[in-house]
Amino acid sequence: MSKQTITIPDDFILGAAASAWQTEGWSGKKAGQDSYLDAWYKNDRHVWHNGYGPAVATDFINRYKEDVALMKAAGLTHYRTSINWARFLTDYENVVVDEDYAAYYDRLIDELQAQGIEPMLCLEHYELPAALLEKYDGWGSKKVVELYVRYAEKVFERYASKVTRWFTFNEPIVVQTRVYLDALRWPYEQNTDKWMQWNHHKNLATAKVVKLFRDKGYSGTVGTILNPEVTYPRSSAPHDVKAAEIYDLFFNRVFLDPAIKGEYPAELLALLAKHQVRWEYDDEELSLIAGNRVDEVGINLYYPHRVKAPSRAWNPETPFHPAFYYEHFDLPGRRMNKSRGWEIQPRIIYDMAMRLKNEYDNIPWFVAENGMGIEDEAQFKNAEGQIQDDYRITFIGEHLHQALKARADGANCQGYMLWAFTDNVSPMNAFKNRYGLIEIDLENQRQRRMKKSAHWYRQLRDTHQLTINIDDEEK
Ligand code: BGP
Repeated sequence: MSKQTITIPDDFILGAAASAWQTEGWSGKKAGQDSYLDAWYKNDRHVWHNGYGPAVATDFINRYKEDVALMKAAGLTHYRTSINWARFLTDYENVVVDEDYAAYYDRLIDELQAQGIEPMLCLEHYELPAALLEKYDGWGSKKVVELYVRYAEKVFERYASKVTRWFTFNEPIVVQTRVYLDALRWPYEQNTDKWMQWNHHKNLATAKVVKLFRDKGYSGTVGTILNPEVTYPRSSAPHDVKAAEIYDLFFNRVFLDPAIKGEYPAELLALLAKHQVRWEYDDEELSLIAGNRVDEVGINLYYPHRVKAPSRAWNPETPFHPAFYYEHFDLPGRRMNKSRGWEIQPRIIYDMAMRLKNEYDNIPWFVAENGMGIEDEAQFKNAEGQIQDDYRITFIGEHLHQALKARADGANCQGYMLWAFTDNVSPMNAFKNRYGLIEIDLENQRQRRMKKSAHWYRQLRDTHQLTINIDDEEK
């Protein structure tokens, strides 16, 4: 091991992320304003860890001033969150703005900017209105694409003069994969046709919102936040490599390619046809996608994905699942975050960066989420009650190092954002795994306390120097 100090460029984002539904809570929410997450929580509360969910979350909607002060104390340059579509409107069909909720966003944006923190806003972090899921089957419907674009139009009218960095979605693949492919989340329906239809409509919605933003002449950028899983084959044998390539098509390229290259990979279309996955699209939609590519991408990266060729047969009576072509593979001897069950491999950042550089026109991008969820963090408190999260400092340092190394090697990496600013609510896991720089103490009225990592993050911002231990082989 040796110590190395790396300079962080002045314009490099050192931020943190969150979302509306995972922090705000339901305070002030009106009847009929449930999001998909709210409906899931109401319908299926027992799967949410210890019963916590979006109802109170971190009560950010009432405590944002206190939290923005903490963001400043932790040295954030940028803060990314979402606007909750389900709450921004009181009537989704006639796009009637909820003035109370909209005014809260005005205050939040103003407060962030007053404290020198740039807001980055995402239009959908799973907050599809539950009413549109019920009435139209959510993103399965072209009507919902249209209503989303009209919602975006209202948001831009209101805030595009103040906020210049916009994102259409956070992890647009997640909800339909968990619901319609894996049937792991409410309403638990394995339906591969719907899965692909949701993918396509979200790609189409991104293109339409990019077009809208440009047609209206707003200054700023529109991107999308994706979670491609950096996928390594077990071996270089052709069957393992093929498994990884197919995994990449179904879970990564299905969003990366339309957003950045303006088209679906031909190999993906061929596989969907081969397995009779039915989804509706036409030439006009494809040309909209081709003509309206995003300005930048945020990339959420947590852990590597490893696959091998499958050794078991698929049940032909259930709908087609891409796992027909791969199986997950656990690398013996891997480093683990045991709380989350995820392998730790900082190199995913560098490998993704090189892929964006070489295969995706070196588009501007940044790490939009990366972080470490740890259970029972209270056990790491010192005598003063501060969580000594040295493991998080090491984790961030190693991943940030890979981002800086990639930038030095020509990647167009604009920055690093931690998931998350405070501890917050995750789908199902709720507050089980703590991700924040700031502790939320559920036993004491959600009191906020800076963890050791928050002070360390501040010092990164102040000094623009990252000092880490580097393995000799890594240098
Ligand atoms: C990302 C999501 C975040 C957050 C994070 C941690 O995929 O974009 O919203 O939930 O994962 O997730 P978890 O708490 O399940 O580990």
